[in-house]
Amino acid sequence: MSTAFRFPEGFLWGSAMAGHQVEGDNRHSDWWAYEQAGRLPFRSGSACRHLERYEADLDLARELGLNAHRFSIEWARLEPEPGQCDIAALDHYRRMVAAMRTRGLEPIATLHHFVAPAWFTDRGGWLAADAADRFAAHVERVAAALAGEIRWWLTINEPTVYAKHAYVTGDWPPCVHGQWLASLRAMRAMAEAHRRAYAILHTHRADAQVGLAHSTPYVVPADPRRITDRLAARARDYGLNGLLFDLIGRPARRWLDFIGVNYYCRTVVRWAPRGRAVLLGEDDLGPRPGEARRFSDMGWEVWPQGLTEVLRALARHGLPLLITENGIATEDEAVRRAYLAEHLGALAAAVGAGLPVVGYLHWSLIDNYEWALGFGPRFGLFEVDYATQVRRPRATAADYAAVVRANALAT
Ligand code: IFM
Repeated sequence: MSTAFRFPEGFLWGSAMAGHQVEGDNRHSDWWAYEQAGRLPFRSGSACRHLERYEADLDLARELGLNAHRFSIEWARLEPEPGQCDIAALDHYRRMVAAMRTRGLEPIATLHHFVAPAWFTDRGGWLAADAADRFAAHVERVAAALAGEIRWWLTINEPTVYAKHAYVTGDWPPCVHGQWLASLRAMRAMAEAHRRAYAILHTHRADAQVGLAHSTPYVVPADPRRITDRLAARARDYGLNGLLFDLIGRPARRWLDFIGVNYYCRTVVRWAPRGRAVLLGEDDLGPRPGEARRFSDMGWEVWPQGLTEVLRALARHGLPLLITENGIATEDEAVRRAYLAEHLGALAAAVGAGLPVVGYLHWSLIDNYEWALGFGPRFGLFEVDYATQVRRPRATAADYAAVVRANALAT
């Protein structure tokens, strides 16, 4: 006989998306400028036309029975030129938030999700001396207009991931290669910007819940018996998971009301002699002979237990944990269904063990523009036909809805 694990009352069940990946025509943004200039391999174009289709898309979330939705407020739309405020864009987001409320969806707003106004990046982006001031002005404008309607905020999405792609691998704007120091400076500026945003949001709304979305892979040594692999993994774990908290400032609860956890995969680290790879080790990608390891279409290793472990490690900060992203890029629906079932199992294990998890947001509601990989990877609970803009539910959507409606997982 099967039993069920019940999640706490009020648990947030939602979906997550980001403006540039779905809205379309984000013309004043740095990404758009780089796409048009041919400095990025794929153009976002009209994407999923979510800008005009948001009500129908939010209907999909409601039909699944979700009670929360994460979205981003695009800075480039609100401030197309320095100091200028586009009131129509602000009104658009106000209407979008109202549309969430009428559908019973708690809005969870991200203020920076990899994309900035083109002018910000032209003026040095996160390396400019006044970067945090510029971001603070954006936050001030948004908070003054919307803090009454939005309680949950994510200041910045995945600063470590952004800093790596922008300044090390160079495949995202400003497309700088191999500049480790610059990536650290960008992260430090984003940490300062976060602190400024934290204070501003609390000034406008005393009960605001302010966090940031941190990419948190589960990092392990390739061979736990080898001290070199263990050291390499520890260094990588610090760079990916720990450093950000030091940059923001400890204790974390001084600057965060909760931690947003973006969890996708395990990262296996092998010691790399001769300094070939980043932070003392290299990622051991792909199965070795005799190993049955599973990977997504992104090349990320599927490792559900890692979610429980990552949550356990983050719980040491003494803050509520909100899973702000979890999902898989795959064309194989059986693989997606298994991924969701196993990760919800890992989530239930974490909640059952008393870890302070307050919600789970699936990435993503609909297929979208996956940055430098274009429209290839498919993360959606709903498939998007980009030629017709028709959305079709995937089988995983029904699985997720069943758990959400029961607020329980059959075990
Ligand atoms: O699509 C991205 C998202 O923008 C940030 N987190 C990871 C997702 C999948 O790559």
